[in-house]
Amino acid sequence: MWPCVVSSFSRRLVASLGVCGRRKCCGTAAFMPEAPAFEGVRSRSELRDFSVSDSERFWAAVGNQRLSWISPFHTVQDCDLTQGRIKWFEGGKLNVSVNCLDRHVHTSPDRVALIWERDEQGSEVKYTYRELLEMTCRLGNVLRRRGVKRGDCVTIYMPTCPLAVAAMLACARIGAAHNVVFAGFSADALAERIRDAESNTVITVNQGVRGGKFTELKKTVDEAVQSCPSVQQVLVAMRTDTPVVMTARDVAMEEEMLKEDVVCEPAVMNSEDVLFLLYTSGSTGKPKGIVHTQAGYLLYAALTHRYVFSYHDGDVFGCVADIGWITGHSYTVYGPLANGGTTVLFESTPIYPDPGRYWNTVERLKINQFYGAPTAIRLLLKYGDHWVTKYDRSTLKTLGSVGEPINTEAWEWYHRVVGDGRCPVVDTWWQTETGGICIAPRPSEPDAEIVPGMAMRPFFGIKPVLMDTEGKVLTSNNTSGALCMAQPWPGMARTIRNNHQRFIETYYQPYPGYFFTGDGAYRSAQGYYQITGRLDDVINVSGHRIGTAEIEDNQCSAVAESAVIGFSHDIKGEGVYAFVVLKKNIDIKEDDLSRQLNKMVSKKIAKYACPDVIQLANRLPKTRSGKIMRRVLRKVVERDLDGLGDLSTLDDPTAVQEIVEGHNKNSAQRALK
Ligand code: 6R9
Repeated sequence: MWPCVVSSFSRRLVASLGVCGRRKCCGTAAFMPEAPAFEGVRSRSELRDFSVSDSERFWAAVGNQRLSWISPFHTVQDCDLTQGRIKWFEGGKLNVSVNCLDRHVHTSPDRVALIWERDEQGSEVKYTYRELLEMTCRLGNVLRRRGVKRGDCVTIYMPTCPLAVAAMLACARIGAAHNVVFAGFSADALAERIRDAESNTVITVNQGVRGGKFTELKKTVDEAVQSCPSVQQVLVAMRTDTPVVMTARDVAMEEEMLKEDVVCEPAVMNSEDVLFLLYTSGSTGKPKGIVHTQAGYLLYAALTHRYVFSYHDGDVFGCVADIGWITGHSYTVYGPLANGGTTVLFESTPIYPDPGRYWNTVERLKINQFYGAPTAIRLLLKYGDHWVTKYDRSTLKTLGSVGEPINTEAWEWYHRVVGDGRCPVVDTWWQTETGGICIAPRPSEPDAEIVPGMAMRPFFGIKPVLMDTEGKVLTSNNTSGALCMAQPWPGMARTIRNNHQRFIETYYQPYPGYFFTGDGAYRSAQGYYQITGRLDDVINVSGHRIGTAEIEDNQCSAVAESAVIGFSHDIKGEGVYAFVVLKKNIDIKEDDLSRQLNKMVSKKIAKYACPDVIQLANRLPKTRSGKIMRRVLRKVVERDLDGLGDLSTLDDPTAVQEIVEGHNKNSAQRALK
């Protein structure tokens, strides 16, 4: 007992004095100031072990240290994975916007919070913490005055821009939840999300600008709200000078903001009040409104941002994800702002005005950490190295990848060309449901190896396990299985909006006592994790999840039935392959059918969900009970006819032969085009 107490005491003393005879101990204290209080922790790997074996003490210390509380929490966690019950930091009261803004305004009001990298290259605009706080407060006051209450949910349909960040934080300020919908979604998809969230207020802009093209976002909202009886008002900000028709329901947002005070009393929120909903695709047709709450989410976003990317005060963090996705929430907005960082809001595309856009931005804004998606890396590497090398990238310290597996070629190029071989590349695995990064090569010992294309190491407090098909935990290395998490962490999702039962069924029933991710993974001989892909019917197109059922739901009048699968695609990672059975006596040209289907899918969902390949079929392979055997379709498209597996349940075996022949014909035709 004694030596432990003494050493823990002396470590604390040492940490506070900042001097130490033992290099490792001092290193750990400098690495994480909370560490000296953890017994027996002398290295980063011991710190990781402690965070898992005594996760409650770990999160208590970090939670106390890194969030500003109005009143402290009394219970670190109350979680039961067998029930899907997750609660963190109960009793605690705080305001997320105060954590992201006010506390930094007190210490460094003129520090830059946001750099808005507008679509027009070279026209960036900077906002200090003071300015962002003022903007947030004015908007918070507008919302409050116009009747938005604590517990309401505001839908935000905006491009990545400072007012969108202010809108998210203004909701947090007054205790309303936000529901950001990616501004590439169609009116139908937006309407479905507004209805499910029961929003009374929508915030949008007149027009979006991306890649030099204008999109009529306000018009899309007009169309969407026609089928949303809950909506009472639409706040419209002006991204361009083009006026839009305003109805009695619409409010000129900037004009209203100018009338308001720059002070807005923050709502006192409980740790477990809802912070936001974010809709994501699952294997059935209806998107899931994933719910995240205040304290646990914010803490997890902040800690992962700090340690995975090795973010330090004064760094410029460049996450190029859209705020409509979870990556934009956690690593463009909440993580960096909670840490008092400077974060880039990237409004454009990787190839506008040319394929040097990212690296031009890195040079101009002096970005230190760059975080992007493999799909963009794969696209850019095809344009050649000169688009990268012509720009100064010497500020870069860490490169990150997210959204889908990064293949070795893309990884090597990112590392060698973009990072000049000197920046660690962190392949970060996580999900909308996990709130923040769960597996990534860093943090680790400073020079620990990084294996290309592998997420590798679990983050603090994360305990991954692999399961076999019978639901048994696989304990050995060099093995593959279903990726589950054996222990709760503060950033994990709390429920699915309006459907807690679906939450339990999707994540907690498949492997009782564990959180099931829906992904498969391989654990190497060294114990490193590599994600192998989804195990359910979710396709990952350019890092964006889309359920096969969502696409199949969109049938045009000529179609009797369809089956959609993902297939390996050079740039997008996965493409959408649709098998379509036409109704009897329908005569339609394939080009016309493809145009009709694309129109339908872009109207119902979004452009990115449109099929890349359409194959006509007379019938689909089905089981005797009528279930489409997608496994068979996948194998046909992968040209793995030996791997078709057990076909004994197939209703009519000749259907497979037809599909194979159709696929060969289709591929031959495409090769000729
Ligand atoms: C953050 C985000 C989650 C799904 C996830 C997995 C895939 C994400 C990955 C990855 C391999 C990585 N995914 N990161 N696969 N390596 N580094 O993308 O969230 O949109 O919810 O998607 O994306 O399949 O389950 P989300």
